[in-house]
Amino acid sequence: MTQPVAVVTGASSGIGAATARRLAAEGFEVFAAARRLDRLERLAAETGVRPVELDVTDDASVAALAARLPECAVLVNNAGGARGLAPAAETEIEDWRWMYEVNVLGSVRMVQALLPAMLKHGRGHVVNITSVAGHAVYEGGSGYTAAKHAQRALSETLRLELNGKPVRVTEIAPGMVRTEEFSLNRLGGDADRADAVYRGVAEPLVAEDIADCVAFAVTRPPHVDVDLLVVRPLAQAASHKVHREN
Ligand code: 8X3
Repeated sequence: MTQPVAVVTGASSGIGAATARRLAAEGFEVFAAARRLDRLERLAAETGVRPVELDVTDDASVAALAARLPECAVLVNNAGGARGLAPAAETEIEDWRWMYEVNVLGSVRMVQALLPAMLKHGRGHVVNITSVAGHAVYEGGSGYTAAKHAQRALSETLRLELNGKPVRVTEIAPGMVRTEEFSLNRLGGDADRADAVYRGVAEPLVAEDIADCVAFAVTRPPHVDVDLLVVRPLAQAASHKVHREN
């Protein structure tokens, strides 16, 4: 029996890498896609996933991946990220543009490219990794919360438009997840500020916690659509309300 195909974007680290690893363990043939092929090759050697160089902001790159996949069962739109924590009035327009390109337009491009392969498979599942930032705004988060709200709007619109077709749409909205790169990228590589995001938090989520949610959603029976999972660490009651121990 051939294995169902799952595509995971942003698979070179963090939630994407953990999801690729987990879906391979669940029996999917996983195409682990990202820009950094060297990292993907290491993941592939460990887990048997197929490494694919992909830039979700580039039409040709996305089309090249789609051309390799006549059928696809699951698409996990995980590629994304945040840039900056400045007040809106002081943000860089370029940061807004980058966040919109990767989080939002990257997801749209992937859906457009892979939907035919999902329909060919006879069943499909789009899993969008958004954020609690797609559900509430917070100071310093303007460009990121705007992009994540848009990615959330895409998830909800798709579910309406695909009604009647055998394609599920799940949004997973993580809160504070401690990964190697998320805060470091957001803060321009400032390791001290990145560490401070998690300082005193007993147990932030880890990438595997979100991979677990993806695995749950995609392994439900086909008639069950998990619309939305909002997942935070116990210490985070809201984006701005985090219990920290000294
Ligand atoms: C990451 C969670 O709280 O930094 O998507 O917006 S948060």
